[in-house]
Amino acid sequence: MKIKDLKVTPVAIADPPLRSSFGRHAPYALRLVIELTSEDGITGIAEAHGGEQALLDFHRARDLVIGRSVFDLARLRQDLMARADPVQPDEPADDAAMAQGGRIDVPIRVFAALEVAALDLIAMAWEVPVCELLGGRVRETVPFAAYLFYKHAGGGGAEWDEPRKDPWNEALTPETLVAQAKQMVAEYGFKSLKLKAGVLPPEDEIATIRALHEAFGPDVPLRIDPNCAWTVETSIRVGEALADSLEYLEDPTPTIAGMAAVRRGLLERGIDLPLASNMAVMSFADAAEAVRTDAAQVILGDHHYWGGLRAIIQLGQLCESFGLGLSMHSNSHLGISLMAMVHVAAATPQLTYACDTHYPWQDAADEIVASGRVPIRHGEIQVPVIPGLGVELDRDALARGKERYEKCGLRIRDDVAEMRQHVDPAWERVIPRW
Ligand code: GKR
Ligand code: MG
Repeated sequence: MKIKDLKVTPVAIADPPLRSSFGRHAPYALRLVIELTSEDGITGIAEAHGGEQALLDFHRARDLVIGRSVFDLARLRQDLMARADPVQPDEPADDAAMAQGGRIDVPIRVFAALEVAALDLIAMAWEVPVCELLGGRVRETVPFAAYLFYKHAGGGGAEWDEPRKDPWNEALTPETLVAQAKQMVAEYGFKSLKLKAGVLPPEDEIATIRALHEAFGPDVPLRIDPNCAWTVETSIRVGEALADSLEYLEDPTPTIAGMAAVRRGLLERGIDLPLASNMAVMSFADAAEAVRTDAAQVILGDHHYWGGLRAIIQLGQLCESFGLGLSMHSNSHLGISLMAMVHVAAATPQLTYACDTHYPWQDAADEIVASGRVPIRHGEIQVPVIPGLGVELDRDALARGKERYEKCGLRIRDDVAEMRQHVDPAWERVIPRW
């Protein structure tokens, strides 16, 4: 089955003013929709990080894709890697760099999306769900965690666009965060809660976790992720303060060495609280050092930048070999990425935690899959039994997403600019801040 066409469509999706240590989300998040079509007219789809540079990266891969067998994935990965620009040694490998089109893992990111689309295409041709191609399902439903954010009022989008409601309201205090959590749990049934932190001083964020613990009780696992906003000392202090209420502490401080120091500090105090990471540990290249120094006990995999769905299966095996837990990272996304996560989670026995997802923050008006918003019930998504990823494109919705991309003017994720425009003109991203 040869690939006849590669189509890449940039879309913008409304995004509320969520806060993190990166700054404030822009009114639109940018995504790419990838379509691979075979000579016999079958199309497979995938979703990737968006923006102008990412779009160019896919266009640049075009000649390596067209005419290739859809099964020739290992060689496609090699060919993309061989053509990559040399990596600059001082290039930051963190999420902000990635979100802004960081160059460091471009071939892996491009390959990841092409692989998802190729697997969807093959699965459509063979009339099996994608998870069957990945080795078969070990679960029928995939658990997700509520992703709680400090946020300003507003539902995202711009005045020229159709108005987006803000069912969540402003949430910048422990009380309003608990209200947000209750609302999200009532609507989606999530059974674990993740707090995006690194926004308010650590004492306020400790108070928020305590308030969540108080409100939901000891049976609801809690996680906190300040995206490297804390020093090693602060991370240890917060870990100590919250040891009894957290299932894990995610990326409290920058770098593998920093995480390892936090781990040692906590263990010296008799606290065996797992550290999780999607910032210090974000590729197979980081794994050896992370294991050697015990810097992370839980890896947050993400098929978009670990190298596709089969890479996440391999990551599961690696976690099993080294006794690590496995969870799943997310960025603002639509239903295609969500279903790719569901299929790979279904086929990964080592997944030990509910996956992250930003999905509740997106509006039905922006969804581009023909069946509409993917339902999350009891905090879980049903693994499809229909062919492929289980979702197809709504062409009109895709066209609207593209029009929004063209009109919104955003071409890169820049949470710092949003902070300066709306919150504090002198705001700097300081890592660690506290
Ligand atoms: O959406 O602001 C955000 C998150 O902070 C995102 O950028 C992170 O990649 O969800 C992420 C994480 O777990 O670090
Ligand atoms: Mg994280």
